[in-house]
Order: sequence, then C-alpha cells, then structure tokens
Amino acid sequence: NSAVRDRLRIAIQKSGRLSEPARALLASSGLSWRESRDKLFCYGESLPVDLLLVRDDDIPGLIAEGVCDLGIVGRNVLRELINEREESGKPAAFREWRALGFGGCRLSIAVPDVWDWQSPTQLAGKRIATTYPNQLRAWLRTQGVQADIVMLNGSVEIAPRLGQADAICDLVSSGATLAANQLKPVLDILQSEAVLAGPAHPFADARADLADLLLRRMDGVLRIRD
Ligand code: PRT
Ligand code: ZN
Repeated sequence: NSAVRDRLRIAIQKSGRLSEPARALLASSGLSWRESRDKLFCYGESLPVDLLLVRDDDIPGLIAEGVCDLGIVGRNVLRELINEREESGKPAAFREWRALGFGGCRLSIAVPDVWDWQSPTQLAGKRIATTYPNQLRAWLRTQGVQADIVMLNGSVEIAPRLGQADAICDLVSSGATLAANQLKPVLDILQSEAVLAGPAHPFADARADLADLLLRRMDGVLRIRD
C-alpha cells in the first residue's frame, strides 16, 4: 500500500492498559480530535493526525499493510510480530521508533514455586505455555534448550495447575498473578514498555514532515517527564 496521503493515521489501543496513557501522551503533544459516533476513529483537529482505536494485537499488522502509519503498542507485541516475520523469511515491515516510558512489564519464564531453579537447562523436554511463541522459541534457541511450546491465547498462568504445561512464559508486572498461581519468575526474556511503532522505511510524502513534527513534540513531552 503506497498510496500518497497527507494526513497521518495513528493506531492506539481502544480499551486496555495502554489506551489512556497513549491518548494522554498524544494530547500533551498538542493533538486534539473530534470523535466519531462509534468511537473507532478520531478525526484530528489541531493537526492532520487521526486516531484509529483497535486491539493492540492488530497494530503491527495495520502498519505493515499501510492502513495506519504509526502505532502505540507494547514492545512485547511488536517484538513477537517482528520475530514471526523473521522466522517466515518476510522482510521487516515495522520497527520501534521510540520507547514511551509507560506500560512497563517483563516477558518472563515462570516455574512452579516448588522447583529448585538452577538454570534454563531444566526446561529441556518440558512443556512451556505462552502467548509469545516466537520470542520463546528464539530464546530457547539461544539457550540451546529443546522444549515444547504450548500456545495459549489467555489464562496462561493457570496452565501448570491444569496440567497443560510445566512452566510458562508470560508478562509480569507486580508478580501477584504468578504468586496466586503458585508460580515464580526465574528469568526475564524481554523488558517491555509501550513504544511508538512505525514503518521500517521513511515516508515519501507529506506524512514525513508530520511524523517529524509529532516526534519532536513527543520527545519534548518525554524529556519533561523524565
Ligand atoms: O483488547 P486488547 O487485545 O487490545 O488488550 P489486551 O488484553 O491484549 O492487552 P492489555 O490491555 O491487558 O495490555 C496491553 C499491554 O500492556 C501489554 O501488551 C503490555 O505491553 C502492557 N502490560 C503492562 C501488561 C502488564 N503490564 C501486565 N501486568 N500486560 C499484561 N499484564 C498482565 C500480566 O500478565 C498478569 O496476567 O496483567 C496481569 C497482572 O500482572 P501482575 O504481575 O501485576 O500480577
Ligand atoms: Zn491484545
């Protein structure tokens, strides 16, 4: 999709952990919008920058297809799709433009409390449940460990108790959810936070100047927050 456009379109999470902070950051950067009745599209008023409100998982694909120009999404989600494209030999279509300093968490390996954890070699031959199979596979490879990846779309923390898996690889912030499921984090495979994602290649039309302006303003806001 190489259509020439003179408005910038940014995808953000419709409802979830990153929605409010993402909107707040864009508003602090001087953007304002008129909301459509279905609240899925916000028309930019102060600048020609529109918002598309979507599920976080859809954001990398929307950028890859050129439906959206930029997106605010967890590094964990972006990284997973970058790894997936690498595995299947597709060229990189999007990349991280900026780390945004909110939505912090870790993608961690967690094992039952009762395990005496020494090293990743203990995972050999075990079943590990995750929503992030590509990152887990890449990490296991770097460790030289062979394990079975059990792909789950939710409720990963309960998988060991249900006998579906021996260990898990999931997002952790306070660790309370792991503790409630008699699991303990033993290793972080990714430090995550919300990021501004954009195409791997620069824009070739009016969107280039708009993206520059937006980045300068966002950098200003992020610097003050530090
Ligand atoms: O509907 P949609 O698909 O858009 O939303 P979602 O349910 O997929 O995403 P959402 O809103 O839950 O999370 C969006 C992003 O927030 C994630 O992709 C991460 O980048 C980031 N984030 C930050 C987290 C957490 N912290 C977090 N704690 N995402 C999930 N969690 C989970 C964690 O796995 C555990 O189950 O929250 C639970 C509580 O964590 P503890 O460790 O504090 O107990
Ligand atoms: Zn999601």
